[in-house]
Amino acid sequence: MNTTVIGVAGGTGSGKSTLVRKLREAFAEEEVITLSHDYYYKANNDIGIEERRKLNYDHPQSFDTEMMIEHVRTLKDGVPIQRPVYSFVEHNRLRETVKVVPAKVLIVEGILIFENKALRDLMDIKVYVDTDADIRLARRILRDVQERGRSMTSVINQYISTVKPMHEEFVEPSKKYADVIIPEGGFNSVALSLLIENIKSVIR
Ligand code: UZR
Ligand code: MG
Repeated sequence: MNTTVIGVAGGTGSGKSTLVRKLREAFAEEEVITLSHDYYYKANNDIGIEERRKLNYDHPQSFDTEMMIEHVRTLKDGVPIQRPVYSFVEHNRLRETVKVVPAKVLIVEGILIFENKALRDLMDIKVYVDTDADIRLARRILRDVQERGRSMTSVINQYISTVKPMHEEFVEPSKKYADVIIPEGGFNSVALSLLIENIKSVIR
């Protein structure tokens, strides 16, 4: 089986996850698998939660990208992997792993997936979701408060101290590696259907 690797990058709250969800819906369950860069945040077992809360999670160094590259290669070779599980509440990798079996389409998703050349070179189609910063911040506040157990104050402070500067230094410049730039991600139905048709023609 040939695996087509689709990279979906873009800033926090840009609509990556929505785009990925809608892409998945266009295919049969067993045809598509997703690996989020978020799963591959490094474990930080030697420090406490208070210190973990203060780490910079928007820098390329905070991810175990080597492990992700290895997993993408293994899946392309047709071999299952055990992916790590990350908790945004604990700010740490959990003990458990999740088995992922190879599929025709592998979606690799995350804010910084275009930053690493080896990872980029494994992708057949690179998509960057481009959404205004004010919309991304608004979505980020709602999501982190509702789903990731944060206070509004902590989300805004984190945004100003690390999320925004790292976005400008690493995420935004990686847009130049994209094959396609989609405004508003999963909410852009024209771009979504073009992308789906393209993937279908590649895999069938
Ligand atoms: P998406 N992140 C956390 O807030 N805590 C963690 O323990 C690990 C990651 C955030 C990270 C980044 N940044 O902006 C975001 N900070 O998760 C990436 N600060 O996730 O692409 O879904 O927005
Ligand atoms: Mg996401």
